[in-house]
Amino acid sequence: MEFMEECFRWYGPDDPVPLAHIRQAGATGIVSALHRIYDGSAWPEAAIADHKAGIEAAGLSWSVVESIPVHASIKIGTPLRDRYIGWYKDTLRALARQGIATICYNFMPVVDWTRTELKHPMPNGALALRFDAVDFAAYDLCVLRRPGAEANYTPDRLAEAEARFASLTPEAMERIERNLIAGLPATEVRYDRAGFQRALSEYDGISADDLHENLAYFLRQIVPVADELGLRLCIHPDDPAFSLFGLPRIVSTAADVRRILAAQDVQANGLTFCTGSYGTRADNDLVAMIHEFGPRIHFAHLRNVTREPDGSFHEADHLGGSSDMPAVILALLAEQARRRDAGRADWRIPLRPDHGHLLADDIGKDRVNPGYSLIGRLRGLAELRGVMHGIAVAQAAG
Ligand code: DNO
Repeated sequence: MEFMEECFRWYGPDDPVPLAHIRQAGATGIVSALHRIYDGSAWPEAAIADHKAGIEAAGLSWSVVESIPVHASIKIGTPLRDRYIGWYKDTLRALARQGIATICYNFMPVVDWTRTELKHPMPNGALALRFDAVDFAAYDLCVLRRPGAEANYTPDRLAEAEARFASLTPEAMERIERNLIAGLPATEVRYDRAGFQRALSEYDGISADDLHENLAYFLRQIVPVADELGLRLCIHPDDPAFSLFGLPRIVSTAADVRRILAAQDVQANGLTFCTGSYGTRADNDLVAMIHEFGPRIHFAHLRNVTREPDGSFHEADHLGGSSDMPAVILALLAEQARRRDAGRADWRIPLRPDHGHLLADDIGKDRVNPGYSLIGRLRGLAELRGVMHGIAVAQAAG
């Protein structure tokens, strides 16, 4: 049995985790982007080549681009979008010339991945990322005072949010605000409150169907280019996989995925299968999704969440939480085997341990990218690798 490709995300030369340590964690592939050029303009080929050379000098290879950012004009559908789509194509061509073929992106309006809490204590002393649904509502309703926000919550939640707001210190609320709008790693834009309100208002009147149409427009332009260049585009799901701040989100469910894959029905239009994001919804059956969408899964983010009864969730151990991670890995390995048998050259699926707890010596370091500390991800990768080995032994034994 062949294993999946073990990758680690690296934010570039500014990442506090150096490539040498990633290599010690046992990864062979790097997932990275030119984070210094994150405004939607084209990535110069020389800069791509430089980034790649740095990765290769450390004995690793640049396996996946995560992400090429999709400019807001494309999501909103303004006339400016054609210019940004043109630059997107230029970046795709430059990456293809450099031999980098797997390209992750997302289509989340305004906010990328979203958490309210970055250091949630676990019983064993580890610190986890968490999304508290009541803190979130308290911020949206009582601090941001988003017009019309009341309509997005149940009467019970409105009451809980008010009570929560009354009980939180101003410092605690400031921390929540910073986590929500001032940017987790890889976020394209960091906002202050006024800027955030402006960014939200740009989506006034844009429904989920409109957003889907704007994605379809984007795909009509870029998928044929990717296809011709032999690239694999893979859209990342919404994290979490439900609407926030009244914004439409269109990559949250199996029905969403069906619609996106059908919009351009070719291999180049594929998925990043993020178990942590899809796993925030109990109605997403991860293994069934792998069975249904397997041939179009070009990249896997493996991470587990524990869903809490009130709609909150926290990031669990990679093998803990609400999703059955070994079953997910078994399904992905079966998909790889199926592709190999079918003679597909791109049969191997790159994975990365997505996020990790803050553990041991990483606790207390001044500079840690939330979710992207070394030791937590090293533990995650080791556990995922262990599952693959266990499956191999079990299969060999019949
Ligand atoms: C969070 C990440 C996301 C992801 C983008 C992909 O840790 O998984 O920021 O990189 O959404 O475009």
